[in-house]
Amino acid sequence: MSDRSNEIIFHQYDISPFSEKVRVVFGLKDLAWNACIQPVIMPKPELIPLTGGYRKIPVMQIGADVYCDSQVILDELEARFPTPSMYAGGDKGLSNAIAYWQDRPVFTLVCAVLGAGQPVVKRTDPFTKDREALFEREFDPVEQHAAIPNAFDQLRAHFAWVDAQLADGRKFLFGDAPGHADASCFYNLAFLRWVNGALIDKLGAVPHLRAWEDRVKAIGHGRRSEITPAEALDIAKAATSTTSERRDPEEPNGFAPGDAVTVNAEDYGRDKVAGTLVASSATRIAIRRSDPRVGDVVLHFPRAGFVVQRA
Ligand SMILES: N[C@@H](CCC(=O)N[C@@H](CS)C(=O)NCC(=O)O)C(=O)O
Repeated sequence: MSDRSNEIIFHQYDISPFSEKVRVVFGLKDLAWNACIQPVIMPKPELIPLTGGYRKIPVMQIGADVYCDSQVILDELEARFPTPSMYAGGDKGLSNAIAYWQDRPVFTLVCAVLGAGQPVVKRTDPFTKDREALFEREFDPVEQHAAIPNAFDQLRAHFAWVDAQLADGRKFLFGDAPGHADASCFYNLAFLRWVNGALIDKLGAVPHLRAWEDRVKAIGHGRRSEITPAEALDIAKAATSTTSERRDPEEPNGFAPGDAVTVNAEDYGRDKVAGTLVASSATRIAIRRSDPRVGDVVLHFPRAGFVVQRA
């Protein structure tokens, strides 16, 4: 087998909004990447051996390093492929804050309006059951339906801010070059369009937003190839992680390399992933774990929005 340990393998599915955020960044950096299609619902037998239980999409793999959550994926892409930067205006801090805003309250509102115009019925199909498990609650169709009007009001306010940012005629959110913030604000709109383009009309005229959306769309997705999950797992097994040990002297809870810890998302899909701490910082944590199918792998998670505990 040729050495493919430096290639980007992107575990995703095409209608995944958070994957769209990353695909736009592949586009703006003109990166070559391998799309590895994963199931939309559990079980995910060819993802879980790699992630140790983290089930969300997207996941990026480079050799035996595995990046869980779009926040850490974009951070790693910028570190490995700095040119062109996704922070052309130097706005790394603010861009990450904008992404967090889009990923949490705005994405939640987008999900809330998806049922607009749909019949108010209790769904028991496998997709709904899976998402109830993901969010650890039973969906109440009457309650969901009642929440839609205000969710539209809220979404309109949030996207009016994006429109206002573009009102001086700039091409992208931080100037003439597209970046992290553009990818983050774009994917929620793309998701609304995929599901039902009429939902976007509820955001009003937002003329600057519309033209900007077309510009972000034109960036494309970089250079995509396909790879099977089995090939991806074989590449992980053959590779060795390139992550070095790093102790954070300012770690508030005293976590250090060698500690047995668990890491989990704090919002939904909260499955705990257990491993041995390799490196940590204010914004990222890496843990090593082993699985018979993939051997030793190092998993990378963001700190913002994740819980780290002693195992
Ligand atoms: N905070 C995560 C959110 C990821 C997320 O919610 N992904 C959705 C798909 S876009 C998901 O995993 N849904 C459940 C599933 O695919 O099993 C990130 O930024 O990557």
